[in-house]
Amino acid sequence: MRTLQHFINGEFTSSSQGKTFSKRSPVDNRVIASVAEAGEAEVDAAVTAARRALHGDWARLGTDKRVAMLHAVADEITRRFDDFVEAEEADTGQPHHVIAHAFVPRGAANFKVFADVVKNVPAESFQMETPDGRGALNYAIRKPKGVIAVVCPWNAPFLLMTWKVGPALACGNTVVVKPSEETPLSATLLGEVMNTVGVPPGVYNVVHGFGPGAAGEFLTRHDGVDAITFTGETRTGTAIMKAAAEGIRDVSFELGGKNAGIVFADADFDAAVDGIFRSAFMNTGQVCLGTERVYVERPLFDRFVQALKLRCEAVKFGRPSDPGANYGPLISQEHRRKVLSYYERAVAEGATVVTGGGVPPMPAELADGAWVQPTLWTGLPETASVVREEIFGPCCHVRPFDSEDEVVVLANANRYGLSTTLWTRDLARAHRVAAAIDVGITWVNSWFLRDLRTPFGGSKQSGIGREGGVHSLEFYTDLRNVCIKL
Ligand code: NAD
Ligand code: 6OD
Repeated sequence: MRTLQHFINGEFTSSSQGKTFSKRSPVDNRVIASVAEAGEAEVDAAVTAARRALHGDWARLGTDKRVAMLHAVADEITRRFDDFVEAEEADTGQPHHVIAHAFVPRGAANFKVFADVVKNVPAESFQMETPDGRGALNYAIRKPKGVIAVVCPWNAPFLLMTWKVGPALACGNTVVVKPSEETPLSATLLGEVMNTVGVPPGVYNVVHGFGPGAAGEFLTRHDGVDAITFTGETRTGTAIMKAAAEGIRDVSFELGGKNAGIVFADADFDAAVDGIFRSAFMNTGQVCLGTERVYVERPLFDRFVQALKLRCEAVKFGRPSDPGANYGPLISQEHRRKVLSYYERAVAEGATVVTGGGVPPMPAELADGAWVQPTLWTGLPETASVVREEIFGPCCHVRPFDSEDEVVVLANANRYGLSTTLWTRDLARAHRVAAAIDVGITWVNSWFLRDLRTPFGGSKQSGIGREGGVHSLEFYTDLRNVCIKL
């Protein structure tokens, strides 16, 4: 069993009171790590280290050397690729191919892309006229915002954590990361990378622990934190926003989703089945951008539901290390209870269960894992809770539609607005529908295809702010104007 410590001021440390919690494997529920649990003292030590580091060697490095250092971090992640894959597999139980192809490579990319953005971003300038005819020159400079709290979820831990830490450090900030209590491994491992590369102590800090009344709340309430970037549930975002109000701190939020997948009758049928299957069921449905509401134009409906059903029934459950397996468990027993409660609620609300709806039979050694069957429902009204609320499991409701106008109204009738995936060969319609749907990201004939220079974030209750490329600079820097009278 592993022992995991906090990473504060460049050193791995236990909690002062020796407090720990257990991290269990999603595949068999066995304890795989004893993790130091931070109290106020550890959070305070991490924030103090981060604040001190802001003005030390890190600030003196200058942009070129900082950018080179972040490239070195990316290279070291790539060199230790197998260690990160192993850490994510142990924490999440997801299949090797998902972690090795979709998630861990993004860790290195997140450092490289933002290092390059910061190096290449031009400064804004305006010349102005003045009554004396000599004029004035304005130019903007960007300064680091300060100590950034990075509060992370468990569903793609390394991708989502580095998506925040990469731009924060590229802009010259220092960070205190609070990984999810469910996935402490990769953030800890990144501490080793920081030391190997020579990132100054205190620039990257990690404190482990829980959310409310614990490390997450201590960190977001700490008055030494200048801004908070958070990825997680909308409800948690509300609590963090209240904490940020004290001291008028800035927030960047990536929150929940209840995303629509829309398939028009002219779509490439096989590509659409494949795309919707991935968007609804990849990572056992634990992707914020994933599809939980599918709308299929009526002529295709029955055939589409049958094709999705076959895909769901073909998954092979098993450990990440099992070459014959391609499907993982949910993150925890607690999350499984939540997902299964929605499976029961769907039946109570009158759903037709096309497939799934329960727990798959598993061999004895995996029987205690957080396994659930991929599940498809039809026949529910839009008012049903499983059609309205984010479940974050491998399930979706499929409903027929008859017109473009109707499906736009259906897709928009939700408090979330994170993403949509549209399937059609009619590009004029794709442009029209994409513009009419109130979400941060629309994919046409694809899903989760990411160019890291593009704006990323949620509309409505799916988030605040946009990150990605130069957009990340809006949150991670303080933009100031200098006006010179000529
Ligand atoms: P969560 O909100 O339960 O927890 C996220 C993090 O917040 C954890 O580290 C947790 O310990 C911490 N936390 C919880 N309560 C807190 C509090 N009161 N103060 C400070 N910190 C607190 O989310 P989760 O269950 O870990 O992740 C799943 C959710 O994340 C889903 O809703 C999903 O849609 C969302 N998500 C969104 C995006 C996006 O890009 N929009 C990406 C990934 C996940
Ligand atoms: O690709 C990204 O940058 C990103 N933030 C993905 C979020 C995935 C949610 O589960």
